[in-house]
Amino acid sequence: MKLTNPNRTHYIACNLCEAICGLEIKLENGQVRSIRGDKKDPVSKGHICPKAVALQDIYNDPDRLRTPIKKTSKGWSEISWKQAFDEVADGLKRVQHHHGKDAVAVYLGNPSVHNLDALLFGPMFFRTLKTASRYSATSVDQLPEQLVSLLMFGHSLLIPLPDLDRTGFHIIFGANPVVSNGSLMTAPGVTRRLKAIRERGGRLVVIDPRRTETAAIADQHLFIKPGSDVFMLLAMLQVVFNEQLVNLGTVAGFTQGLADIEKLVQGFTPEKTAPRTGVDPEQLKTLVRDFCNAGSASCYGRIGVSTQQYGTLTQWLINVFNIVTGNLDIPGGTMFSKPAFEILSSKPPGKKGFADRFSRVRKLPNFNGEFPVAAMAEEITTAGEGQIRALVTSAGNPVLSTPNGDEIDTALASLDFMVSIDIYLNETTRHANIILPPLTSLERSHYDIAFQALAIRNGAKYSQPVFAPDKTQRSDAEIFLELAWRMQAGSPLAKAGAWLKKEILKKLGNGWIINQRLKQGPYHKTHGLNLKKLKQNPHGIDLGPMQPCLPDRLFSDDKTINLAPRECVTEVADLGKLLLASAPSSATAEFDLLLIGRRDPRTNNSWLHNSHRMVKGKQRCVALVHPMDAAARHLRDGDMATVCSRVGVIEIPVSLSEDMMPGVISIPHGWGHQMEGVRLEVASKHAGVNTNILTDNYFLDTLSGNAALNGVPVRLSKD
Ligand SMILES: Nc1nc2c(c(=O)[nH]1)N[C@H]1C(S)=C(S)[C@@H](COP(=O)(O)OP(=O)(O)OC[C@H]3O[C@@H](n4cnc5c(=O)[nH]c(N)nc54)[C@H](O)[C@@H]3O)O[C@H]1N2
Ligand SMILES: Nc1nc2c(c(=O)[nH]1)N[C@H]1C(S)=C(S)[C@@H](COP(=O)(O)OP(=O)(O)OC[C@H]3O[C@@H](n4cnc5c(=O)[nH]c(N)nc54)[C@H](O)[C@@H]3O)O[C@H]1N2
Ligand code: SF4
Ligand SMILES: [Mo]
Repeated sequence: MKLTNPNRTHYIACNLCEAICGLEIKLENGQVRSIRGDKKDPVSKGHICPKAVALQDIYNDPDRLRTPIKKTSKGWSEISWKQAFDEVADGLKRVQHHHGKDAVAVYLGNPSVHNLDALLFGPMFFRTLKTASRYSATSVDQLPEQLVSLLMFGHSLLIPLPDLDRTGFHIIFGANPVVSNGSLMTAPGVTRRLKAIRERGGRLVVIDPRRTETAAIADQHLFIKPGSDVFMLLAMLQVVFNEQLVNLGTVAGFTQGLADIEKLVQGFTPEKTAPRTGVDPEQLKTLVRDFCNAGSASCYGRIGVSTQQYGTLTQWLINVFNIVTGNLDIPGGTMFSKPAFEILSSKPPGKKGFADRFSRVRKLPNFNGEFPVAAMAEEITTAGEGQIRALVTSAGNPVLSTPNGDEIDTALASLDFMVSIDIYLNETTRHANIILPPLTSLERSHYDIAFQALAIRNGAKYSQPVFAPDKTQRSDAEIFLELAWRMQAGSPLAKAGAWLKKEILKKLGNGWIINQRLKQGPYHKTHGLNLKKLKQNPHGIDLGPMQPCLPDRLFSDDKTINLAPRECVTEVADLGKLLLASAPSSATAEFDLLLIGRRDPRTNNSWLHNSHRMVKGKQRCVALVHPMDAAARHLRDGDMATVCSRVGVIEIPVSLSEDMMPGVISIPHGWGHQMEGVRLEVASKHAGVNTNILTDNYFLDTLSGNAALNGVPVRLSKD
């Protein structure tokens, strides 16, 4: 594709969310004329959501940074790349020299995983820091799924995916794919795929404290009290054993721990757990029986069950439920992908990958070499050896995305040095001394390493840049390589070697790496897959449905599935005690409502709000509450209300909704752009508050330390 033709058409994959839809981008006079779904993409088949058009807004955004900026006493000033790289390296080295390696921390945000350069070249830089103080958005997201995969299957990236296109019965816990477009299941056009389950005579059931957009297209919706899914799953398993519905199916020969599970779930009957969950025992039993009779069935859970108090236990029991009903590794059940770019080639870092080390202040366990981000603020503010004094953020906005936003905001302000690799001056990056802006997605090439590996249908696609960046801009790859090179200590000879490596890698670029890995991958022999072939097929290549692959693909040393990891089993004893105490929920007299989250079709966490198209129209950042809860507090629709939790207070308009479960309040995250010093012209003019001012950095998933962003006890009142 010649980037000089001003009226060209590009076919690329959208990288905003996990669906990786194929897009057709038509240019006229060098400007984007249209962004449409690419009907010839063999997997997404023309699907697109309202966010894709925002890609051009990000590219054209006058607020988007193109050159490095430095904070001075007179405000921000543009500096050269050379000065920026030198000063960043000096700043980081200075802190490490005086306070040790761990005094420099790293926080990686969600778009890092959607960015090929960041995935390939970021680790080269981070390794040079040799710091244990590593954090990422994983611990406000999918940490439980990954931990459970590590404990059960031996690898944190061997994640079971629902075979949506063939399943006969699908249960969704705590996800709203109709709006989110699916997560930890790359399934572009997921609404169509969910509707198709019913069209072929299957069933779709949604379990959620809110009657969501996904519930609206389901056969059945069950309200559940936030944070109580673990009890429902224990009860579902109790029914499986009690009614002798156990069937390990094809995995029977290499699955351990069935008897432990049977013993464990005994006391958790549907009747006993009902006060805690709010789920009718008879409905629960029917659900289990129908699931077991469905031929093939899949149970899936996401953010609503991962970012809550029992996230890991819930994700574990979802896997167990799929396995003991004979639905793992069969078509229509939950299966594993076979990606063209293999991401499972080596074991994750650390001896065990989990709880190899503990955070300095609160002793939270690490996972895959990272600590839970809920501990980051205290690690910055608590004096002592190993205290964090400097921070590198890349593609992240923890002030709006992580619990106790006010505390993290204050902590960032106290750092000695901070650098952000980001395209915006936002709530987080305003604390940086220097911001290094990489390219936006229309200016770079892309192969989706992460989400092709999580796709419910195997595929491969290489996207080439739509626009050539300015000579003055730098890609993520260039930024990471420059920083890595400058951070290398050692002799002049070693430095010269490192310089050469950097220059070679810069020249070879990501295409070279992708080509190498495709050639080592499973479709090179069968499909002749390499980079050239992908370039010849810009719409992408379909590599077929998921295939049974166990026990070969297991990473556990003994090639078995561990149904009953010790870490999980021990925790269930505590749940038994909770049931005996018969507390109906985690709400308290002081904080009598439970807060949950919500996504909107036009948002992408915290960072698409500077596109006018994404924020125009009615205000989206409102608190949904049941009319009964509102009436009890003398609140009418549209009234401003105060919501407070143990850690913070916000003011927000309420919107009354019969779709809410009584006792629950729903507020979306990613808003609150009115902070001083933020350079987001459109976003900061739009109303909205940061719900993570309410979420509590001490309210965590008991096992993993993942943030419990759902089920947070709060109080609602009229001003
Ligand atoms: N439009 C849009 N799409 C997105 C994003 C976005 O910000 N906007 N973000 C992307 C990202 S990073 C991710 S990780 C994915 C997430 O994708 P999803 O997991 O689908 O996320 P949500 O839409 O937040 O759905 C979570 C659901 O959990 C419910 N819930 C809350 N608490 C509980 C509970 O205790 N139990 C149960 N059973 N349910 C509960 C909520 O009511 C909500 O309906 O979405 C991605 N896609
Ligand atoms: N209450 C509540 N909080 C939540 C959630 C929830 O459901 N409820 N969801 C959580 C989830 S699932 C997630 S994933 C996190 C997200 O948490 P974060 O990743 O910390 O936050 P984002 O809003 O995704 O911020 C992305 C940042 O990356 C920048 N950026 C965008 N593209 C690029 C790029 O290509 N390169 C670089 N270098 N920077 C880029 C943006 O400008 C922005 O600053 O939020 C979490 N927070
Ligand atoms: S669903 Fe996700 S990948 Fe598809 S167009 Fe929308 S934002 Fe892009
Ligand atoms: Mo996420």
